[in-house]
Amino acid sequence: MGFLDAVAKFRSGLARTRDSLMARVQQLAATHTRIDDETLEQLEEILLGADVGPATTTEILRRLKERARTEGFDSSDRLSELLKDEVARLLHVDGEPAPLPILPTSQRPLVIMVVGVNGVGKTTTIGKLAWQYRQAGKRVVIGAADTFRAAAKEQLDIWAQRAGAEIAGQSQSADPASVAFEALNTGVAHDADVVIVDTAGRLHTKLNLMEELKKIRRVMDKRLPGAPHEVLLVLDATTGQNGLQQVRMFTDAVQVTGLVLTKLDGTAKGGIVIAVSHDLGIPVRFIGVGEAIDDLQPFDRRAFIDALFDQSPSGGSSE
Ligand SMILES: Nc1nc2c(ncn2[C@@H]2O[C@H](COP(=O)(O)OP(=O)(O)OP(=O)(O)O)[C@@H](O)[C@H]2O)c(=O)[nH]1
Ligand SMILES: [Mg+2]
Repeated sequence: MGFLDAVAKFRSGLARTRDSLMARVQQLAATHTRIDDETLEQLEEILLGADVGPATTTEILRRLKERARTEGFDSSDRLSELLKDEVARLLHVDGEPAPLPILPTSQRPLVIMVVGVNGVGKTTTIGKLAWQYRQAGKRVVIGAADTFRAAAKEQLDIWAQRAGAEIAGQSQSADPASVAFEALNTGVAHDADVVIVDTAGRLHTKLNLMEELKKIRRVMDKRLPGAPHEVLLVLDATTGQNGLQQVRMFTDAVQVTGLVLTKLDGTAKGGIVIAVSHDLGIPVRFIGVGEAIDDLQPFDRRAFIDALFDQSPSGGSSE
């Protein structure tokens, strides 16, 4: 996929959020000539509606108010421009491009454990991620440590085949930690650059799931000290603020190092990305913008802000 295709996919994945957010902000600017309390109140509603979240919304409004005061303007002409500017500051956009955010270094194999509640898109994300590493010329082994769902292995087999990755866990062991152990063995034996381990989103009880994930982590660390090097928590962007609860639950059990937000293409509430980036202090590494293998994108803050706020002539709402 070329660079321009990637940008277009990114933009179209965020089209619903952009269209809804920008249409409402522009309408607000058109009907309110001043940035006064009432305008800010309506802006608050718009941001909350896009799932930007209460804490982050409050912070954005505070900054807008402050700028209006210190810079002495009160016209609403530049409302969308100012909003974009403040969101960019909030996300510390510094213009650096985002390559594959997690690259194998001297540690081989690099071990990535993928966690998240059921149905958020873990397995799909692993397929897409494996494909990205393959595109970068890396050798990838996938561990099918979701032994809860009967069809999980078959689903992963299909993704691995599409991506050109190897699947470990042939023994059909019912014990997730043994499968993870086996995946690391295969990764080492086959000189893989990356091992990605899938996990279940659900067990018979939630407590069991967290205990199981801890155990998987421990076993991997035993086999390869320091592994897993990354723990990616997958969140479904359409579930909104519930996602923040899930982050807390998983960070308590396994040390989450990065987030993946999936299904942004299916929601007008892409503001959740701003909320999690700002509130949680855990970096968003990737976003999912569709069901195809090339629909996972490294999270590039600058591209995200542009895609969210710019109704560019080449794209806009018709995508
Ligand atoms: N539109 C869209 N759909 C997605 C995206 N990512 C995943 N999905 C879909 O979400 C559904 C669930 O994905 P899975 O990868 O099976 O989710 P999971 O977390 O592995 O689910 P469990 O193994 O049951 O816990 C599938 O239908 C995927 O195609 C995305 O970025 N956009
Ligand atoms: Mg799965």
